Amino acid sequence: MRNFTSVHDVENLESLVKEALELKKDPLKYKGLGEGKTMGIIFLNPSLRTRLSTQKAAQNLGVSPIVMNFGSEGWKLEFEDGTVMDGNAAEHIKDAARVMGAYFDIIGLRSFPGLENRDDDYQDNILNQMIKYAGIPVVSLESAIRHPLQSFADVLTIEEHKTVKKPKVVLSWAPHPRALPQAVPNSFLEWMVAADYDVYATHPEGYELSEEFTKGVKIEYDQKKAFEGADFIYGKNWSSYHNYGKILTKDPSWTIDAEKMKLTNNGKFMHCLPVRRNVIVSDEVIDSENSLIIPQAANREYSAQMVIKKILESNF
Ligand code: AN0
Ligand code: CP
Repeated sequence: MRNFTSVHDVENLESLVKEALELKKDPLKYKGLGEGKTMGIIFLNPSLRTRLSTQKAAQNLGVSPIVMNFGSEGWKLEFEDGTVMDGNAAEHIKDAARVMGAYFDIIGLRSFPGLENRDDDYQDNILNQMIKYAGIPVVSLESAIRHPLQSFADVLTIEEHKTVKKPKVVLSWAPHPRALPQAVPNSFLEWMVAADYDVYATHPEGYELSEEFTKGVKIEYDQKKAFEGADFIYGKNWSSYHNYGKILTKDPSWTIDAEKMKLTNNGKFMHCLPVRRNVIVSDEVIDSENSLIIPQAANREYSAQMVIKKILESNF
């Protein structure tokens, strides 16, 4: 594996999942593998889980992590090619990426979309420029359009908790006061289909995701109908893709509550976090025995570790 930006970088998902669950049993087994290697973990946006789990994952493999929060500590970056940089941006991504490529062996990058220009965001320009100019392997820590380490952790969590071979997995839109990216739902659907689950998405009209990410996904506009017989409910808000970056509704009737969970097949509740309680999901559901939010977050360490291990094994 050279870079890790989506499920398409995974050769064989089934064996990667098996290997990751093995790794989880003995995380320090390959402590010598990354000795002398350094990973730059670069954030253009906030994070709790990704920041901490990626550092831990690197350390488990003997890799030294160096974290930089560009949003608050770095020079303001320019991403457009050929611009006269007489505005706010002090440094071009081309130069910043090449400098980081000189210091590190691997780079992890978090970059959110602007949610203003869909074409720009969907080209995943920031991540792709980092790959182009850094010259070393790059791991996406959530880009404008995908969050592959989260989705990989989600597959691990489902594998650990499923009771049938091909569970019914439902991605449910839920309300939120602010406009959020489509990265988590896009990526989640891509990985769920690759894992060969029975995959549904439910959302109000106008919240259809890009067709690139909904191949093999059944769309059900009636949330309650979608919940019927579900083994896993994955709650998440996203802003509109078609009316790009807009909030079309904050309808509280889409909040995931215990009443709706009763329609499922003793379904488990999942969310990538951070979550707005009693907006996305009721306290009762998120604090119930069927809530997987903590195991999911815990598995972020092993999805990251598995990916860093693959990169170390194939590049150095
Ligand atoms: C981000 C999102 O929805 O993409 C990060 C989730 C991991 N969430 C928020 O900004 C609240
Ligand atoms: N789930 C997730 O990526 O969380 P953070 O944004 O806190 O890293």
